[in-house]
Amino acid sequence: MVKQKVTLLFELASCITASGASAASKFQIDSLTGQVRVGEPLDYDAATGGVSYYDLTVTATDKGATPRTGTKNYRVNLQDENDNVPVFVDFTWIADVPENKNIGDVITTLTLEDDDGDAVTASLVDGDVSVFSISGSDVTLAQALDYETSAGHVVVIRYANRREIRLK
Ligand SMILES: [Ca+2]
Ligand SMILES: [Ca+2]
Ligand SMILES: [Ca+2]
Repeated sequence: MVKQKVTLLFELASCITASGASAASKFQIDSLTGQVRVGEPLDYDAATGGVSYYDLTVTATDKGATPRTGTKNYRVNLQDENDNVPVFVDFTWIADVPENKNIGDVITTLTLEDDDGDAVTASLVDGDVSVFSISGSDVTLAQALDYETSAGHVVVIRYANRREIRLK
């Protein structure tokens, strides 16, 4: 029996997200080669409306006198990338603090969010770093204050992904 070269016609019959929604334009298929390509930007992060995987159904139809169609399902799993920078939420950029605050008192609390779900750490990197310290998400007083000596202190806080803000 001589094996004949069969020409197939590929089609992307459906594309369903992990949450069950149709996402027809996320992937495209080359009808002649069956090669699947990304059709639109992908996003893994639930916080920004992303999904963890797509289920694709591909059909291949031959060109026989009575064409026959085969179906195969594929799961495309997305991998999380660190593509979101952490952000400060409801942050007091300038804190007015009475000079009689005690060492260890909380000056302000940092609320940090990251759409990748990464743990975010903050640290003091510049300015009056000896005056404050960071304990978890709290900025605390590390040194006694004296208004007559210095009416203000500036410190630079660095958090994951290396964005910097100034706390006065
Ligand atoms: Ca993303
Ligand atoms: Ca991500
Ligand atoms: Ca991140």
